[in-house]
Amino acid sequence: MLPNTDLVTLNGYINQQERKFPKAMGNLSGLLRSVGLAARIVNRELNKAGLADILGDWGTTNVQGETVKKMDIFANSHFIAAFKRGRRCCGIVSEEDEEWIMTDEEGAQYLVCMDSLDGSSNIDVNVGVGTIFSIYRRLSADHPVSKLDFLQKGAEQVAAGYVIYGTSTMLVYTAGSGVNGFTLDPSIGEFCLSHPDMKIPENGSILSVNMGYAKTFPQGIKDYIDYCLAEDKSTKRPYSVRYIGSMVADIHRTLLKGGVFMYPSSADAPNGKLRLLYECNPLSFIMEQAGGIASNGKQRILEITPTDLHDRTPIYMGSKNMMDKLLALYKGW
Ligand code: P6P
Repeated sequence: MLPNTDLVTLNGYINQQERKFPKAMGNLSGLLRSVGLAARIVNRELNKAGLADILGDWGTTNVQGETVKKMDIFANSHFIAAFKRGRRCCGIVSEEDEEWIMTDEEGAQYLVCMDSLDGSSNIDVNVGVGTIFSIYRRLSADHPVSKLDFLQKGAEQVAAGYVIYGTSTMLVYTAGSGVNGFTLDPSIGEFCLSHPDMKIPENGSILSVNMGYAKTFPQGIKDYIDYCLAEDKSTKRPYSVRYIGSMVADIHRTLLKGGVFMYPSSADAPNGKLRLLYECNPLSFIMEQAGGIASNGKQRILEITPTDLHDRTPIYMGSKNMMDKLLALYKGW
């Protein structure tokens, strides 16, 4: 029997998708290829983290006031370099940089917002971490790129996705026509289509939240958590509680198994902790494209108008039927 050759690589899939848009110039494709390249470089370094001198702290804190890890700097540098070399984006917002980064590509039409290494505090304990990216068109080519170009609603995203560096390394993205997952085959250095047309189960039985802050969650969220933990075999309650502390890992599990992930507002984080531009918007785009719901409790995450590059927002996202119940109990701030 002839060998199975129907391998769909990330590049092959991107080419297939590009052919559906005759006017496509290949710029979005080029951006996605840059993500794939930088992800493979970061993956290689992470896989030897215990052996190379890249564990531990860089010695500074970032704009978020968080301790910067050596791998944060490594990942941020390589993703920025890949986007600059690719010459397809005219500006970058990164979790690691207070101001947006110019790429000197004034003619390029796309912008990138990214968390180049999310959950990096977990690296030293060998827990899955991720990269999150979000791609927009610039507002207008008639004037130089400015901060305003980055303050678009999430609904304006052209594409978004994440890389999860876990037991295997996967790149999951959407360009507005569904969600597809590609698993890295290290033996050939290619991301290969492994999870076509990903859809989140409408129902789930996993609640993902840091219960350490529960005392000061909004009352409606406390009510929802009480509902999840109440005994009712007919609805598989009490649900399991699973919280990894890496948003990409928690969201990837939620996508595959169903459930609800949340980072509510609390006394310590009145606007929540997670950042709108490069964590909540891209993962909400993925969640909605996979048939789920993503909300701040009052509106779709993707309808929020940012006021600054590092805005935070409370976020509740996951299986449709579970989110319907959450939103019914949530009584707003
Ligand atoms: P906490 C990682 O630092 C991160 O930004 C997300 O990946 C994760 O979901 C969240 O923060 C964890 O925050 O307060 O529960 O440790």
